[in-house]
Amino acid sequence: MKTYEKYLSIKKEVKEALDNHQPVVALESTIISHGMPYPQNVEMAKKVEQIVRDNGAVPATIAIMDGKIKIGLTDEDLETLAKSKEVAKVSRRDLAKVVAQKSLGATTVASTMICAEMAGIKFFVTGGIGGVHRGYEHTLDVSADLEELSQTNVNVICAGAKAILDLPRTIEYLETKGVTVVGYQTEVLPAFYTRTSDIKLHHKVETEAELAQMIYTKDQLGLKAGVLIANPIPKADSLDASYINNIIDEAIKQSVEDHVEGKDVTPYLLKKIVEETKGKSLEANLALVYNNAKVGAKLAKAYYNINN
Ligand code: PSU
Ligand code: MN
Repeated sequence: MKTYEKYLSIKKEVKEALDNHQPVVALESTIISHGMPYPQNVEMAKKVEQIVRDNGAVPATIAIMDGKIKIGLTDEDLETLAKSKEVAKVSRRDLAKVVAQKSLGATTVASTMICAEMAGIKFFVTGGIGGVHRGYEHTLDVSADLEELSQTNVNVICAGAKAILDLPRTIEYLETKGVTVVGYQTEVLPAFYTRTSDIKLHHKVETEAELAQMIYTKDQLGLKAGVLIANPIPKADSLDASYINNIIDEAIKQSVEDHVEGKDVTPYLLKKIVEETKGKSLEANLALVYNNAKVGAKLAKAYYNINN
């Protein structure tokens, strides 16, 4: 038995699926607590689980509660995370403290990857990852998500990265760290609210089966890292690039004026953007998460078809 197992509390349904080599998809909880307003956040959390189910996998939302790393939450847990003002944003550096103190914590991309790997989950669906922040030359603000992708064996499905980040440098960083970034039916990095950017990717797949084969081979080769899958927001839900980029630029300016730093930067910008777009960015955010859930569940299924 691994020493961390006593800290894991795995929901029965998830445990059974894992034991039977059936597809499981992890979901993060910072997107609920710090990424969206209430009550849309809890509606999203429930709906995304349903979409994972509808596409043939078992969902496992991850959070820290009562000194345990919970793998798979109840609707009541989701409600608590969505409503509470006391929930900590937990990245790698915060994980041990929040577990030890038995406080309530929501996991970011980095810590969700860590916890998913402990539980034996290989696929993880989210909206957007953290990255190299604009102005990093002054702040050195680089999300721990990038480092995690380079060392933890969990494959992450996202809609690219937001233009709140420095996208070219985010991709450079991932390249340096040896992280495979794959465009799902796209040759360029999607920029979250929009389907494209001017950053060309080196790998593109058309199907989940092709992607599953690539990940299976990575595992067989013993390469330890997450593959980052970039799935563009559906056309019908995407926002006009110049419209949203102006709003993002303005939000970043405000964050500098307000001296926002560290872990507060991303939640601050997300909130500002929702306000300034009068909820349009939130609608887009919901749509892309649902779209990622579909691809993630199908990918997990395709992967286990190779194995079984
Ligand atoms: N991007 C989003 N929504 C989010 C986040 C990022 O569009 O909710 C969250 C994720 O949990 C991600 C974290 O892992 O923010 C990154 O925070 P930071 O930049 O402080 O590493
Ligand atoms: Mn940061």
